Amino acid sequence: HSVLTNFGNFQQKRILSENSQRKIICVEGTFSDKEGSAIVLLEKKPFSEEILKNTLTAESVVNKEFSNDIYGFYECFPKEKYNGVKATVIHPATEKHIIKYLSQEIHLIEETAELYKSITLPFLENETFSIQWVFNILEHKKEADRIIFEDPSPDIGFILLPDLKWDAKQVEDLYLIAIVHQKDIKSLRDLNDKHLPLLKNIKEKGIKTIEEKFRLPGSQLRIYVHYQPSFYHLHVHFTYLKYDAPGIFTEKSHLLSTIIENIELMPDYYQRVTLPFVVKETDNLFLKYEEKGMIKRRSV
Ligand code: M7G
Repeated sequence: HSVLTNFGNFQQKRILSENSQRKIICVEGTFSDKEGSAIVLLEKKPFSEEILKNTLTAESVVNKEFSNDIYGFYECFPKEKYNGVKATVIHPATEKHIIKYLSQEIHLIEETAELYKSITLPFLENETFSIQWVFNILEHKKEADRIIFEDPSPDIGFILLPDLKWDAKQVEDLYLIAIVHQKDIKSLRDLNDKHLPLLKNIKEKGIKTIEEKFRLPGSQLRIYVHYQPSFYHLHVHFTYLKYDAPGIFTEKSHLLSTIIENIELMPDYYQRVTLPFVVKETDNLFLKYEEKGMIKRRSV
């Protein structure tokens, strides 16, 4: 990935999705000087103390839209530095990345242990996102300066760092991920009693670190795992409880404390239980379940 300084070479092809509530838009396109498709995600940033302080000043330009009685409506342009839009660029983007960001119909699959073995697992073995970025973090080759805490133990160790969705500027949208050093845990499905020390270690040290660094008590954190994840190397999400972080749906998120409890009650709970997960219609995994007659599209 080469570093950009502007978007002069970007040619927009289509809008993949937008969400006015999250103030986000996702565009597919190409760079005229580079091969392959690109995805650009633009997102308005939340207000921080710093932005607020620098918006309500003489340097902001304020244009009147209209006023009525005691009510005034304006458009306000804070100084350039406080007016940034967060931009995430994925290049070159694979077809699977484009599908991930494309707005489309979704379905809920009730994945039994049997279906996991016969359909999901063989699919995962051939077709998932590269997790090179995860290894780069674990080997300190990328984002090393962003690491907030590391427990280097090969069995129970992990790295805690800001998720790419968080600029680490304000706790209002705090989003960290803990990436485990163990390399053979694909997802929640693989977890059993052997992993209890690891899971408890992540919970305990993750909370302690966040309390120290960001002054947020453990009771204000949402600590969870996604199923299915996008990246099949175990990682745990830490978000601020008050923040409606993307991906906190009941059909996708499993609280770490519940996972620990379930495994304590039954060591092979996640190898036996039926796990629901959401799949997009254009995902090849959807096609696999459709072929077996497990799901149907909406009739038109
Ligand atoms: P997931 O549950 O596998 O998938 O979480 P999701 O994207 O469907 O939630 C992976 C998490 O890793 C997400 O929260 C991503 O925002 C985050 N993430 C992805 N990448 C490629 C990076 C990266 O390069 N660096 C960091 N710090 N976080 C990333």
